Amino acid sequence: MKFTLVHKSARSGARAGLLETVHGAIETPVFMPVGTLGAVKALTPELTAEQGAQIILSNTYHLFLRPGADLIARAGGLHKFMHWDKPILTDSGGFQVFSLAKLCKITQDGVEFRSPFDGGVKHKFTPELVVDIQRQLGSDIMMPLDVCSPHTAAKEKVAEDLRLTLDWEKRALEHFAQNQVQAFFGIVQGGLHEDLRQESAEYLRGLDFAGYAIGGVSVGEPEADLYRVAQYTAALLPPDKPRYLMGVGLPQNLQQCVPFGIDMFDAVLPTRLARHNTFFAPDGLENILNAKSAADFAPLVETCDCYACRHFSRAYIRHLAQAKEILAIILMTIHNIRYLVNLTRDLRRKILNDEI
Ligand code: PRF
Ligand code: ZN
Repeated sequence: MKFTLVHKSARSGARAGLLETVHGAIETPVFMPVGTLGAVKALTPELTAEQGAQIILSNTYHLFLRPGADLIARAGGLHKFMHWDKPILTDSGGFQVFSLAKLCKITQDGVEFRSPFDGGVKHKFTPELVVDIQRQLGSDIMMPLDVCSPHTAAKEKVAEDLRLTLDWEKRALEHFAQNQVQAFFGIVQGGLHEDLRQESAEYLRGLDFAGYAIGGVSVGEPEADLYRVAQYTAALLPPDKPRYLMGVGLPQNLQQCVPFGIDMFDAVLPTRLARHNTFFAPDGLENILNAKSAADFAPLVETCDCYACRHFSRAYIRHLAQAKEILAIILMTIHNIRYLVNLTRDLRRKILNDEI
């Protein structure tokens, strides 16, 4: 993987970049739609690509449990298995183990957990195993096993989680033999504490990661804390490597965080909101079931060029949603992804013109 900083704005920390992988190039800033289980919910890979998605995100934890990394390796890797030939980033599962698995137990060596499926079979993730699984999946960018502290945790606990995470990341990077095909990013943790974020960033800068993620935010803390930590942490990261803000991807978040120098975003929200009848509009989120759309023959968003907005009215999509027709979800998913793709493209153009 190769990252080129194309332009740094004269007005802010915002950057336009180019990330080159063996599955193609990605223009940054970029929003990555989430396909946790090897599918962007409600879309075929062609539809996802048609919206302008350049890279998708998938998840080690989920694919490990179902259908298993061995099966995906036998299929020829995740790209082939799911019929997606553009780049894939896989998250480590560090975040998901703690939020989804039953009875997880952290030790210095890794995390033990029981699967919520297969009758509660016991599994153990170590930093090394998580690298091996992602190698089997064949993702373009892999992430290390980390501990994402709850935002309510006491500082001593956040510090303890951080030290363990840093040790795991070092072990993972040593286990990951540098190669031309897959890239490995580090994850900065440290909760809402600037001194811990600094310790984390400094330590990870000393290790040769291909890019740096900011984890541990957007976990329920006030929005002001998210922005403060993202801005503070982004400024601590090497300028010549991509920066990825994990699990953050509402339109206003992208607009706020791109000027901090964040290059990559992902979030389940655009696809999840669509499944809850909610779509992005210039004034914020709107629900298609609202009575005001009942006889509104205008599109979801007048200025949007997506397939849904070019061909269908609010009244029609509302009717579909009320009748629980799957097409309502497909159309709103298309719209929400396209909306973020258009937003990031517009931000990139503004960066190149020093407008933001
Ligand atoms: N760590 C990992 N994945 C994540 C997060 C994290 O902290 C977050 C936090 N917003 C989302 N996804 N590995
Ligand atoms: Zn649209």
